[in-house]
Amino acid sequence: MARRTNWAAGLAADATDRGNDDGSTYGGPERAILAAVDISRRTTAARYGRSETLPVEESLAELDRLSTTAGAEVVATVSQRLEHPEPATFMGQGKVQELRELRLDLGADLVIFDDELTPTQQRNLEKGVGCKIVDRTALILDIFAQRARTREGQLQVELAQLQYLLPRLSELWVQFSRLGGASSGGGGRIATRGPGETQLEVDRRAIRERIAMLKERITGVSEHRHRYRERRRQDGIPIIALVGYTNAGKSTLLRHLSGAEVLVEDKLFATLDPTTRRVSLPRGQQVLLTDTVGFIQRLPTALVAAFRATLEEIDQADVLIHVVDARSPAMLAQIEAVGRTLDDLKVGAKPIVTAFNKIDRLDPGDVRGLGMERFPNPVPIAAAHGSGVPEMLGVVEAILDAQSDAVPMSVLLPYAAGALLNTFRERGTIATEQYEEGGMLVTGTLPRRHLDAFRPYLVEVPTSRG
Ligand SMILES: Nc1nc2c(ncn2[C@@H]2O[C@H](COP(=O)(O)OP(=O)(O)OP(=O)(O)O)[C@@H](O)[C@H]2O)c(=O)[nH]1
Ligand SMILES: [Mg+2]
Repeated sequence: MARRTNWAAGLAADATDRGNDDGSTYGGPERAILAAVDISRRTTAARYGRSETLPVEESLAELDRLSTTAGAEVVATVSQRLEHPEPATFMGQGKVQELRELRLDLGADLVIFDDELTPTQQRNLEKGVGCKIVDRTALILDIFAQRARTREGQLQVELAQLQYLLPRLSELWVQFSRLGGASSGGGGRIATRGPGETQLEVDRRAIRERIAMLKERITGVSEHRHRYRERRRQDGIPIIALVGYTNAGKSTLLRHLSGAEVLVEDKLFATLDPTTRRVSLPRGQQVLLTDTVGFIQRLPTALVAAFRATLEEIDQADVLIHVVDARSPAMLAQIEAVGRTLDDLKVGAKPIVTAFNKIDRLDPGDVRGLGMERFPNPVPIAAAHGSGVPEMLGVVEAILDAQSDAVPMSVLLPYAAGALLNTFRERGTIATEQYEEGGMLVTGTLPRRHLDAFRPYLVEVPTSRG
C-alpha cells in the first residue's frame, strides 16, 4: 500500500524532532516553512531546457498550494537568490542558520524545499536546521499517496515512493544510527558500522524485490487495460484525451460533457486515476473522452516512470484536448510544462485542441491578450458553464473527419438492420435519413473501415430527378 507519509520524511522526523522541547506542534496540522532557491533565469533555462520558467514567487505560491493540499499549515516562506544550489546544503550557510532561527521562533515542524534535494543535502539540512526536511518530490508523492483510489494508482504511487527512497536509504541509516542507535548503549556509530550496514543491505534487497514485484503487478493491470482498449479500438470509437496542468479544469469539462460524477476540486492533483466516458459530438458521432492525472512543472521523474501505465491512456488517444487555465498568471509556463511532459512521454505528434478555460473570469480584453493564436486549434471555453464547449467539440469533429478518411455514401438499410443504423449514427455523420418502403435511406459519411459492413446496402446517389 502507498504510504501517506513517505519514509524519508517520517523517519527523519522521528529521529530528530519529536519529543524536543522546542515548541513544535503535536497533533493538528504540521507547521511548515517553505524554502526556494531563486536560480538566475538563464541558468535554470539551460538546466531544464525551458525558455519560459515559473518565477520564484509563482513557484512558491504553487508549493504553498501543494503543502496545504498535503495537510500542512504554511507559516513562513524563505527564498534566496543563487547562481546554483549549494552542493552540500542547497542554500547558503547563512540561510540555513536563518531557517533554524525561524523554525524555533515560529515553532515550525518542517521545512519544505521547492526542489528535489540530494540525499546529502537533505541530511545536512536536517542537521543544520534541526527539523524534518521535505523536498518537492516527497511532497508530491505524499499527495499522490493520499489521492490514489484504484489498485493501479496505489501500486504506481508505492513504486514511485520506493524508487525515491532507495538511493536515500543509506543516508537514513546514518541518521537513524546517529540518533536512534545511541539509546542502545551510547556507541551508536560503532553499533551501526557492522550490523547496521548489513541491515542496510537487507533493507535494500527487500525494497528492490518489492519494486520488481510492483512492476510486475502494474504490468498485469496495464495489460488488462490494453486488451480493453483494443476492444474499444476495434469498435472504431475515437478516443479523446484531456491533458493539462493540474487544476486547469479537465474534470470539470468531462463532468459538463458527460454528467460523470468525477471529482472536481480547487486542489492540486484532485484526479489521479483515469475516467472514461462516452460523449456525443455535435453531429452525433460518439467518442470516448478520458480524464486523467494533471501535470505540474518539474513532475518528479520517478512519478512519470511509475505512472506510465496511466499515461498510456494519453498515448492511445486520437486527439488531445489541452485544457489551459487562462486565468493563471503562470499560464505560459504551465503550457510549456505540459508540452515538455508530453515530449517526455513520447506521445508523438497528435492533433491538439487548446482549450483556454475559465474565460468567464476574464474580461474580453484579457481574452484577446492571451495570444491564443500562437497555440494549435485554440478555443476559449468556460467548462464550468459550458460556453465555448460546442465550438470546441466542433473543432474536434473537424479533426476526426480529416483523420477518419470518411467516405460519402448512400445506403438503404432494411428496418431489421437496426444495429447498422446505430453504427452509422455513432461512427459516421448523417446528412439525411428518409423512411422508404424497403428500409431507411441514409446518406452521409462513414470512416472507410466500416465500408465492408455497409457494402450490401449501397445505393446510387440520385444525381438528378427523372
Ligand atoms: N471560474 C471557473 N472555474 C472553473 C472552470 N472550470 C473549472 N473551474 C474550477 O477550477 C478548479 C479545478 O477544476 P478541476 O476540474 O478539478 O481541474 P482538473 O484539471 O481536473 O485538476 P486535477 O484533477 O487536479 O489535475 C475547480 O475549483 C473548478 O471549479 C471554469 O470554466 N470557470
Ligand atoms: Mg481532475
